[in-house]
Amino acid sequence: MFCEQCEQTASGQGCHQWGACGKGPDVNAVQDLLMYCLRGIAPVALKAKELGIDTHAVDVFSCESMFATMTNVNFNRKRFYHYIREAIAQREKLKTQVEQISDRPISWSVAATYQPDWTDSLVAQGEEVSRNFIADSSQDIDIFSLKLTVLYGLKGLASYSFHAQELGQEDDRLYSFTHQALAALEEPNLSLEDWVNLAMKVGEMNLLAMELLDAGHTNHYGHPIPTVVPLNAKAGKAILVSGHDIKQLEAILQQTANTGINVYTHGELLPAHGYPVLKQKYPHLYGHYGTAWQNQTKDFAKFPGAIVITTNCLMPPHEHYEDKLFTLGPVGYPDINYLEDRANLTPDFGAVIHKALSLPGFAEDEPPRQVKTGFARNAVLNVSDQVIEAVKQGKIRHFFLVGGCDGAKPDRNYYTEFVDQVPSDCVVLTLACGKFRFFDKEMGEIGNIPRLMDVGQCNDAYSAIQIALGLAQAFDIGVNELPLSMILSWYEQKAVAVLLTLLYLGIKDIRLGPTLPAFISPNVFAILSAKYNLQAITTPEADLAACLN
Ligand code: FS2
Ligand code: SF4
Repeated sequence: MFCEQCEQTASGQGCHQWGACGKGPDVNAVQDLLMYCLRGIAPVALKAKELGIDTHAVDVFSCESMFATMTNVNFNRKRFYHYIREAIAQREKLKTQVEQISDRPISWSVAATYQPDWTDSLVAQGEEVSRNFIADSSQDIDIFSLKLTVLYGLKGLASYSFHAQELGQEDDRLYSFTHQALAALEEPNLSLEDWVNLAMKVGEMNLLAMELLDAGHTNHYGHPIPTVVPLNAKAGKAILVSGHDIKQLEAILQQTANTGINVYTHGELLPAHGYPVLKQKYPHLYGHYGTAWQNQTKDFAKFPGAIVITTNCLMPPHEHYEDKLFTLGPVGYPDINYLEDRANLTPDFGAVIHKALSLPGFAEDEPPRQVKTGFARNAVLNVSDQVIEAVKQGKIRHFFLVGGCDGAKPDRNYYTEFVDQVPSDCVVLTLACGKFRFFDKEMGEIGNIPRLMDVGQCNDAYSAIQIALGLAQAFDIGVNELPLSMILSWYEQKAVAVLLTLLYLGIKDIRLGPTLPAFISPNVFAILSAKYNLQAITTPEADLAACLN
């Protein structure tokens, strides 16, 4: 197998025997085969769009199934068999429609005519496709690097498009671009410059996807407001909801209303508490349990109720809690309960409720502990006059956006130590699961402005970008002239897409860690450094000093 799509890739060079995430070579192979099938759908979908044929089913399918190939989403080989069958069926159906309308014969690409041998091992066929992709791409290491950057960024983009679509927000530019970029991955003759431009285009389209997702969230649930969230459990039956999917969280809240069950968020769903509509409509959306994804085997084992994983990051579950674990949508694991969605309707969470009622729940109230979330773009920009005044008076010297993913590697302590060392006249904005290293740290306030503000999930990177752009506008300076430094931690492919968006926006001096992506070649990194001054993190002391200088 070959996979280097995430930060924990083996030895920083690629997983070859077994995934550090727990993904086996068989699953990796069928994921690669699925991606090849999606590269085969792409030209057919583009031709269909040109002819005015409805491609919506294929568009959404491509995003959902690509989402399933992201790190820590789906480990179930059989689920990928299903996706591959569906990909070929959808492609052939669309192709028939295209050929009926087209006034001339069409010569399809090899990928667009590929038929798996259903009588033979799909794993072996996936391995072959993967070997061919590497052989065709890797003569020029820098082009291979950029191809992988585009591929991984596309996966992140697909996940955002999928979430936005669930909330009724779609734009055909996203789907068309996704197919164009997938088709480009089969193109042998693109230059280095073409690939750099395509990577930036992924960033541009990802900005649009994140904007749509933001609109989906805020239209449905209102603009987040600063909200206190209990971290202590309270007595009673309980369901824990993990992942990022606020729509599915709401469905669980609807179906558990009046059951007496308390619903807790886990991981990246903490910011859901900031949405006023959810808090008002569902008083049993009680509190938050546990910390970042890599601690889930301990957190889930202790949780005395049912657990639903709506998206990444799922770790291979331990046997002592797997019977109370449920997955849905693109998420999956062999022999773990999967909640089928009923032809795009919300799943029936009856089995989850039944499981929660059969488990002991929390016996008693724990001593109070709390944290604050909900500092999204509206909440922050509404007090921008106070922020500007504090900066002008020298009360706020600098802003740090310390955001991104968490993970198990010890070098991620950099981010904890960095925040510990931020001087008292500076403000930290944070987002995504990396914040769990310091989210409950008491950092006080400068005037009325909290020194630590949680903007939201990694899915809310759009909100953080709008805060930066809004402050730049209020100060009447460019975003790169703001007293703001971005200290980012990456792990999976959404972070790749967000990084490409920041570069597309021309944001400079980003510090990235804990290690640089294995798929970025030294030359490609040099190109990005020269243009954007993208840098690897060093030490908290040195980076803080450089940012404040
Ligand atoms: Fe964290 Fe994991 Fe949010 Fe990433 S929960 S690393 O996939 O999406 O960030
Ligand atoms: Fe390795 Fe990451 Fe790929 Fe898993 S997703 S196989 S850890 S590179």
